[in-house]
Amino acid sequence: MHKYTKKELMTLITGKLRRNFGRDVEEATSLHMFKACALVLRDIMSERQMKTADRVAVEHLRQVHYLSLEFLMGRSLMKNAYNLGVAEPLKQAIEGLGFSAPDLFEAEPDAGLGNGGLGRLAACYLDSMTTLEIPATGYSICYELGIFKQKIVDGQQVELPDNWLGLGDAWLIPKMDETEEVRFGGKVEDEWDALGRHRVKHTGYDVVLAVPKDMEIAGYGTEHGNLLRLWDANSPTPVDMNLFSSGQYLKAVEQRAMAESISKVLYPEDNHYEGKSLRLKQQYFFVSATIQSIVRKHRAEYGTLRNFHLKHVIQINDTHPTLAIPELMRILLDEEGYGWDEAWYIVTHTIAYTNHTVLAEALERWPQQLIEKWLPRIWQILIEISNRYQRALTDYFHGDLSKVAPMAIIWGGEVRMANLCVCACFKINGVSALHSDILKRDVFHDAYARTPDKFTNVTNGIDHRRWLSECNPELDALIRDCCGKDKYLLQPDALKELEQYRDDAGVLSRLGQIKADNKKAFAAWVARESGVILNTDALFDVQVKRLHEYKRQLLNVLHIIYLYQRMKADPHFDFTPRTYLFGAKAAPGYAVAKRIIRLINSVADMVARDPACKDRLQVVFLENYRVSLAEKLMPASELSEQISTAGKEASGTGNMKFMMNGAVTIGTLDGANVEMHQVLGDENIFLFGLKAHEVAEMKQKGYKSYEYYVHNPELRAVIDQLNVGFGDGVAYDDIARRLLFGDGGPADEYLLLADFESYRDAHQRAGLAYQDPKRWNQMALMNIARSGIFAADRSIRDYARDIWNVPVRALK
Ligand code: 9GP
Repeated sequence: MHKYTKKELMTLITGKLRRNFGRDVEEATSLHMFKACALVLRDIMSERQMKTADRVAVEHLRQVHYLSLEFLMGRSLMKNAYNLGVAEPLKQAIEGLGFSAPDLFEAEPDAGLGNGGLGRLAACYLDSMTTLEIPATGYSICYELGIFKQKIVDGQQVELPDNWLGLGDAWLIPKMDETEEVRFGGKVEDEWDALGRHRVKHTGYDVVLAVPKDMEIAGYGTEHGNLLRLWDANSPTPVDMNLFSSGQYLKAVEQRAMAESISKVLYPEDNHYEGKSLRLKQQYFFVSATIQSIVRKHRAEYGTLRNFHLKHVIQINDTHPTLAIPELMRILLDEEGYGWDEAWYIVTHTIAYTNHTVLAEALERWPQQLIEKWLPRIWQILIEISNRYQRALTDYFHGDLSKVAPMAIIWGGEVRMANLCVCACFKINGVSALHSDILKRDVFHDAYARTPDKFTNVTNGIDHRRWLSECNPELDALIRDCCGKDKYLLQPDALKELEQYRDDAGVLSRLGQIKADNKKAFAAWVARESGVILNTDALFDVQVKRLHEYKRQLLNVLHIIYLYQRMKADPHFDFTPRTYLFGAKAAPGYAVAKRIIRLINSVADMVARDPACKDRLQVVFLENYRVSLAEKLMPASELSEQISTAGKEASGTGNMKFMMNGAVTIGTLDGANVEMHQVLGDENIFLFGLKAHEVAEMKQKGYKSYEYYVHNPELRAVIDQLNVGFGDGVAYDDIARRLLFGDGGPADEYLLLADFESYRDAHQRAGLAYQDPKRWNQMALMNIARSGIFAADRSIRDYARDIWNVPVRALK
């Protein structure tokens, strides 16, 4: 592998500045400089990716296609430089050209093409697939606006557009010649030619052009290169000149606007489905362009689609890309002339589905009229799939409608996407052991009984190179000293070797020092950004993730109010000083989530105003939580709040990032916390709360939150204070009512009150443990040492072996 030197990179960068921007270094702004660096790396990656593509073609390799409406990539400059092995020379080259490397890295906008866990997972998986030398392509939409920027104004969330493409497009290579046409609306009719052969005639449709903008993906320590293909929606007609000249100015522009609106904005809902027609169009747009593009290349290479399923596996990330199923059927039937059975065989041996949620409100059910109107041919195919499936189910369950009805694909005027996936995909996986069990036992119980072999588990994982080695260089240095240099970068299991140092006072104190330094560095950044001064002597207790009631940020707040009240009642109340850090975006339409953000800010202000809290209690809401903020925060975190109602969080991946950076978890036995507990043992995690089956039983029996309020005076005082407020003139009686009586729905749906006492006790244990630095550092060390199984490389090896049937890079 060629090792680029500082000098070579300086030459390449100045070349780019001159050729692409017409500037010499002296005239270049940091914007030019950033773009020039990006273009240099892009060239290197592009060369590698093309070599990989040639090898795939020559050796007829099986390929993975990862379809996801979200890829939360974050920043790329440092990441790509790191993977290409040029991080150091690039920094030196930038400095050598008179620019500050940290400032330049910091200037890059996050590519926020995702909401949270699901999108970040896809980004981590691209890295691992490439590092493990799997021929793979990611597909999504080239949203003009990524996840909104969050501002906090008067304690409340305000959303601002995130126009990332201004700088971010330096990473994208448009490939106009690979544009695909996607059809919407119109009419379909049956036709027979002179030989009596059946054809489907689709007329009167609108065309939207899908233009690929490819982002190069570099792997770590390999020449292998992959792509993330982002589809940009364009109108085929610049403006309709006929309409224009006949005076219909607005109509002429409208058509173009309709086409382009498809890739305008990422839907900002996480774990929540809304049946909007633009979202349906986004889904079909990206799926149709993707499948057409895969098929086109396959046909060019093999001349037939008969072997399609042998050469490709299509992984769909949640149900959002489910229309890939009828779209591949459509192409095989209408464009390739296959019969139904043969087409169905190919489809059902190609597509695999990952489920990421059991929340009812997140399950996609599209109104049949929408699909009928915008995708008439797809609708016909869906009816046929649904009818056939229903007949098969009726046979299998001997006409038992209580089983057939919940499994049906089209039912009550809706198309149920998860059922379609279960019917058509050759594998279905959950994302943690507990979640996969819930899928089998509960959500897809009868489907599992009928086709048990389809169901499997792949526990999520994170890119440990980004989330440990790159973002926490001091910890990386310690690991290199203790675990065989850089071995862990490709063999995350090597982190285990740290365990030998659990009683080594030198290593433990170095670990403690690293955390202390990282806390200071984070505090300095927060002070620069917002003027807030964090108390770095206190325990950094962190809950960062999307704001959702099931994630129970509110439980955390209730506990903080309890601590505050205790402190006020008893000035000698002995507890470990804490700095509580929150970061969370709420979906713009999720009113309760937005109220909880406001509540956090009200409590934060009250605590900040009260001199009694000085050096003891601090609450800070970090604005605009995002990947690049997380990269700074994870290394500084000490206690990781993973406190969802058991059974609701499919896996979580934030929990893994904290663990790898030596934060200890306070959490429920939910999602991947269960597996974390298995490897850590009771002594290295603070567990609390009801278990998933206890939650189900409690709900079954009829949960009455009010009883906890009545019987627990401390909890009662906390909830009563919600009614009164926190001294800023805002009362939170709506939240109190929601907890005690429900606000149109069940009271305290996520069982905060039931888990409160046990949560408080767990916090007490955590506080005590923190007072013993040796014990705490040992826990931190054990967390890092045993986090190797949560590396995305492990997850991708699992996918490759259990689902994709593709070889992976062998490690020496
Ligand atoms: O809520 C899950 C989260 O638990 C999981 O870690 C993540 C990646 O698998 O997916 C989230 N699900 C969604 O965002 C929507 O299904």
